[in-house]
Amino acid sequence: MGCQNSTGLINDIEAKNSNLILGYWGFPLRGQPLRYILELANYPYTETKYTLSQANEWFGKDKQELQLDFPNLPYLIHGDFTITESSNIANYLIQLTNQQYLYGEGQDKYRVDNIRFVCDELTSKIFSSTLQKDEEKKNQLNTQILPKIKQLQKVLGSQTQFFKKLTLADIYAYTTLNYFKKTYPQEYKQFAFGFDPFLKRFEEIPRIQTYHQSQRYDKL
Ligand SMILES: N[C@@H](CCC(=O)N[C@@H](CS)C(=O)NCC(=O)O)C(=O)O
Repeated sequence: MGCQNSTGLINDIEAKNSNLILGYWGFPLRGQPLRYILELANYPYTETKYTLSQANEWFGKDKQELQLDFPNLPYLIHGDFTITESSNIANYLIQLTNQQYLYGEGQDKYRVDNIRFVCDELTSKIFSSTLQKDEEKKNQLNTQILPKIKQLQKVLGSQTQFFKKLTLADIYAYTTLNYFKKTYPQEYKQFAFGFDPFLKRFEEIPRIQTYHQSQRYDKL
């Protein structure tokens, strides 16, 4: 593997003409930013989508048989190269599709990642809360979800994008906020004024619009 220097690594990645396979559940959540990165680049990929009703396809079969070093969802298979961990996969895809601009520029890179990781965790918290019964669900919503949503709202302010140009912050925040809106429509209402224009701007990116209208997109 060309891991001695970055040029070698890029050459290694470019040399792969193999089909790129993304494995994840057939819903957005943690796999979704990866799909957006590929769609923004119009990069060809195929998906293995697992369903909760046939979760055994993953847990009982592919989790063992795919020979992943750290079996998990999402996973990426590119020729004989396999990795897991969603953020790791995002980094690989950005390099593969040559979309380094998505990291942001200068010190902003760290602020972009701040939003990326906060949103990744928040998506997971929203999902966990949906598995809880009424009282606990309300508790998680009030203590773990709404405070973070408010922080995001403060950072976004009256902008329709987190930074001057599109970055991973927008991709991750879109995934999280769209999920929050669909899961907690009542609670979302108080944030709609600030977040609706943000969601709309992302949805109006031509390649995102095409993707959202396609069969590839799993609606919530
Ligand atoms: N840190 C991992 C977490 C992965 C994870 O929790 N995956 C969940 C879905 S979001 C899953 O269902 N994994 C399948 C499994 O545990 O086998 C990542 O970011 O990829």
